[in-house]
Amino acid sequence: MKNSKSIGNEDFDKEVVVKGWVQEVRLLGGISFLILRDRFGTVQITAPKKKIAPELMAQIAAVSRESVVSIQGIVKQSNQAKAGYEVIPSTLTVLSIAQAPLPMGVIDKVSVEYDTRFNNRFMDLRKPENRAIFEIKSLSLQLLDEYMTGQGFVEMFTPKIVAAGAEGGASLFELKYFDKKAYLAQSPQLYKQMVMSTGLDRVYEMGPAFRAELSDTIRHVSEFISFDAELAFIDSQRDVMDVLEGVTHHIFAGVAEKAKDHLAVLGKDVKVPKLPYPVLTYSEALQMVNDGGIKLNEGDDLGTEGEKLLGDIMMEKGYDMYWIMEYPEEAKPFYIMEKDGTPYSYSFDLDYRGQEMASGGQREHRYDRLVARMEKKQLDPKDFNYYLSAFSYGMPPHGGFGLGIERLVVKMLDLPNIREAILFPRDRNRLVP
Ligand code: AMO
Repeated sequence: MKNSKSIGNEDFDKEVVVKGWVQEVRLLGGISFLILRDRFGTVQITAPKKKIAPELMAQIAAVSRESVVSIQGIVKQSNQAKAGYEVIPSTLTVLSIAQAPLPMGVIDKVSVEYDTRFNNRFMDLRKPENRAIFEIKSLSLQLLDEYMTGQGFVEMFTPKIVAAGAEGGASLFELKYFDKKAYLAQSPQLYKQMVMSTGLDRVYEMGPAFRAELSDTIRHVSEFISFDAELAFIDSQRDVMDVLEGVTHHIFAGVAEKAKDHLAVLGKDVKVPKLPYPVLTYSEALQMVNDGGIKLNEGDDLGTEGEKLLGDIMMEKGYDMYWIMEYPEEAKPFYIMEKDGTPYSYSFDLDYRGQEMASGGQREHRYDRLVARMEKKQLDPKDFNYYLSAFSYGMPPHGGFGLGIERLVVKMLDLPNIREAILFPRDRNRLVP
C-alpha cells in the first residue's frame, strides 16, 4: 500500500493501492475527481469518462464524503495535479460508508464552535492542522525522553490512585477505592521525592495528572500530562533549573528542526528561546508588574493578568522564556524549602510568553523541618506517614520540577487554548467523548 507521502517519481506508470477518506468528489461531465485524504496529505484520483468503466464512474459519483475507501490505479505524472501526479483508478472498494450530513465539515474554512468541535472530536481531528499538533506533541515527548535519558535520568511510573494529595485539597478528585477513600494523583510529587531516598537519584516521568479545576480557563483542564523530574545531591535549585533549561531548549530546537512539515501545515514557526533564560526574583517581577500598572502587594500571586503583563515586558526585552525565583514561602507547597531568615523560599517558576509552564524548587529534606512546614500549612503529618518515613532513614538534599506538556505545546505553537493539544479534553463541563 502506498500513501500520499510515499508515492514518488519511481511510481509513475505503475499500479498502486491507496487508502483513506473521501475528502471531496467533483463531477465535471467528462471527468470526475476524487480527493483522497490520508495521514500525510491528499491524492488526486482522476477519472476521465473515456478511459474508465461506467460502473466505476457511477461508484465515484455515489460515494459519500468522508467514507473510507481503497483505490487501485495507475500513477500518472500530471502538471495540473497539486502533487505533480494523479492516480487513474481501476477499482474502488468502499471499506466504510460515511453517513450524510456530516456532524461538521472537514475542509470548510468556517470557524466551528468549540463545543461542536469537541463533541465531534474524531471528525475535528480529520483536519490536518489539528492532527499536526499531535505529531508535534509526540515529537516533543520523544525529544524530552532523548534529553533526559542522555542526562542519566531513569524513567519512572508512579501511582495515579493515591491516599493523599500533594498540591492542595481544593483540586482533589476523590474516589472510592474498595472500602477506602482515595484520590486521583494531582502530581507525582510525593513519590518522586520518596524515590530520592532509594539511590535512583535522577528520575523523570511523563504521565497524567488530575486537578478538579473549577475555573474554566484556556490553560486549565482536569487532566493533563505532567512531565516531572527529581534529582538528588543538588547543591542548590540552580542544578534543577539547569536540567529544565536544557530539556526545554532541546524540545524547542528539535521541533524547529524536525517538525518543519507539520509546522507548515499549521502555518507556524517555532522560535527557539535564547539561552540562558534570564532570572527574575519574585520581588523584581512584582515590581515590574506594579510599574506596569497592575497593583499587587508583596505576597500576592502575580495572577493571570500579572503574568501576561510580565510576559509582554520580557518579550519587549527580547526574552520569551524566563525564570521567576524565590516566591514567598507562604505561596508555595509544604515540600518547598524555606529560605531561612526571609519570607521567601527556594522555588521557581518557568514562564514562557506570559504563562507559567513549570514550577519547582529545592525540597525540604530535613524531617523535622518538613513536619513543621506541614503543620504550618494545616496538614496532618499522620496522613503522610508513608511519605515522611522515607525522610527518616537517610534522605539526600534534592529538588525537581513539574511541567505541563500541553501548556508547553500550545504556547510553543501559539494556539489559543490548552484543549487544542489534548485529544479528548476533560474539564468541568466535559466528560465525553
Ligand atoms: P504545579 O501545580 O505548579 O506544580 O504544576 C506544574 C505544572 O503543571 C501544569 N498544570 C496544569 N496544566 C493544565 N491544567 C491544569 N489544571 C494544570 N495544573 C498544573 C502547569 C504547571 O506549571 N509538584 C509540583 C511541581 C514540582 O514542584 O515538582 C506541581 O505539581 O504547567
